[in-house]
Amino acid sequence: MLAAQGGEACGGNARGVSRFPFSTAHAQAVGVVAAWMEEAGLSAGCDEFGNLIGARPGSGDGPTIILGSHLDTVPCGGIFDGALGVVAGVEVAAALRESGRGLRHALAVVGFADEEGHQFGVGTLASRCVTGRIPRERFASLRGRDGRTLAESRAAFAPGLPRCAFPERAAAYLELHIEQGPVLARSGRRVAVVSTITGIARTVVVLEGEANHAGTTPMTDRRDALVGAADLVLAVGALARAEGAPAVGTVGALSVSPGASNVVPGRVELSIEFRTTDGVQLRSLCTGIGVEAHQVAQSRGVSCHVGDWDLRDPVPMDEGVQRAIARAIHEAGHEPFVMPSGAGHDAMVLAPHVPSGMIFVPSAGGISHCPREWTDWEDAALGATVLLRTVMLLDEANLRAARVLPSHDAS
Ligand code: HGY
Ligand code: MN
Ligand code: MN
Repeated sequence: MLAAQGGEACGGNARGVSRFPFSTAHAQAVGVVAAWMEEAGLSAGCDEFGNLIGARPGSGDGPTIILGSHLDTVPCGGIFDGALGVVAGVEVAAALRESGRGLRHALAVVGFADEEGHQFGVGTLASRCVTGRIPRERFASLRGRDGRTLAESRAAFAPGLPRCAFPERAAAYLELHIEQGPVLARSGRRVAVVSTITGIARTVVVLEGEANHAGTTPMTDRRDALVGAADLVLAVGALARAEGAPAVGTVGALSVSPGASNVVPGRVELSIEFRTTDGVQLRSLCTGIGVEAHQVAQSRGVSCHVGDWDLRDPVPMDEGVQRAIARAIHEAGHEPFVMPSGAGHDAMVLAPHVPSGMIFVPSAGGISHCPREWTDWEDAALGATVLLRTVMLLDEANLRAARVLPSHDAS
């Protein structure tokens, strides 16, 4: 796998992968996968957003069947999240080439540059740029953790590949991905069809109190932003638990200032993220934490500003594509198990534009987004086999062409 690109020590003796978009590690990974693409008979290039695209024409003039996932990772992530779907797509192309099996439809394999959103704070950024969901005007204002804007990062990214265009019209989008949760591992199942991708609502909350001397400020006189933040962290979990599964709530990032042991925290910034496959429930959670924030402000004597929500509704996968995946799973000798995805994926961005589907394989122990992320190679191979068979089933169908690119980008 691509662990070498971005591999680093991640606490203790764990080695994780930190492959951020437009980084050296990203460029190296693009180079490695592009070589594999060429060997598999795909012409490799990068589009204007740093997405790696390997393409081959079909025998007919049918629109493109797109296989893909993302090449970026979370900090100290695992080696399967994203990379598996890209590498499996290349394997599908290689298998088709070796068997001499042509396709009526064109085939493209995509390694999206930025799905995790760690660099610029916007999840599925690259696929949202492709589909026009991120207006070009934002490219110069979206600033990454490395201080560069998206426009600057794109301009500086030179992985040594020809420039190419994302397929303008597509017949289907398929993504093989690890489940990243415990369902398959606990049930002993080895492969699944994804029915719906969870809705996700994210925001940043800023609490402002008063920095003061930790030794001389009486407890009754404090306006401690971190104590308020602690109330809010507990409220996020309580709200999600009150809604019940599959609702989840997470505070994954929190920064304290001034951040000294002898200073009462004056300011805290924290991320809040809710997820559920029920759009109404998702909005109720956002409203609920707004009420909690107001109460924290009152009780702790701090200001508590909840930022605008980046809210994305749950996205159902295409019924026809789900049926093709289920048939491919059955032909591979397994029971077609259907389940929702608690993780977000690029398929949720492509699905409103082109019939999309996802195939899941198990995550050992349900663990992901950390160095211990693991999927047995036999399961990874089974997923790739199902992906290949699904492509062949879709290729036999007369799939209509759907526009992926916004009309202003279309050639
Ligand atoms: O956060 C997610 O669900 C995905 O792994 N980016
Ligand atoms: Mn992923
Ligand atoms: Mn991920």
